[in-house]
Amino acid sequence: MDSKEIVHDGDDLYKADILRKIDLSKLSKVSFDPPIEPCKPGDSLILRPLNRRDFSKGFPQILSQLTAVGDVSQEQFIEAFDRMSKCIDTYFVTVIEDTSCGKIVGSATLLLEQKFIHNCAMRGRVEDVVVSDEYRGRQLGKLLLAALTLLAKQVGCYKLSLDCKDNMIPFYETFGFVKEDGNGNFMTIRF
Ligand code: 16G
Repeated sequence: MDSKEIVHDGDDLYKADILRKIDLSKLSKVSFDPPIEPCKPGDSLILRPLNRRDFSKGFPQILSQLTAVGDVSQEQFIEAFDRMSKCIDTYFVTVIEDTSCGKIVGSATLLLEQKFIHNCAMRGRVEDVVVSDEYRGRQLGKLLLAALTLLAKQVGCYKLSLDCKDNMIPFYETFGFVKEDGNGNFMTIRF
């Protein structure tokens, strides 16, 4: 992997180095055609941790393609970012930037939950996966999910789960996500 392709920045949510260790060939169920890599997602694109300065790069706008974001100010973004960054090795919000226009074009989060069960293991959750409409069809959602799945494995999660809209089930099934027999229920209270 070309180390120059992954940007280091003190304002990153987590250390970008961890993305270097990701080897997509370890995901037996998923292949990329044409081949892409975390260090080379495509022309002028970079995969990297969320950065404290990404508010102005269209991060909230990208999330609004997934669900309601609300009128989040830069101050609110920074407060939320700083809260996440204080939780060491917990929030792996990972973005794709198109450096030709300085815009975030995709994002996905790996959230690590420390457990007492399973010998104090970690459980991973995939959250807020979104790729800009204009960048669909470039395998970027697949790349984000592949990277986060391998990251979850690398940090020793005993399981990785997500909830998604019905139409996204076939996409997540290609990675091996299943509704477990007798344990496939996702329940919600909305406040
Ligand atoms: C999807 C997302 C979830 C996100 C939710 C927002 C994935 C895998 N799932 O289910 O992370 O939080 O949508 O929808 O990205 P809501 O606004 O209805 O909670």
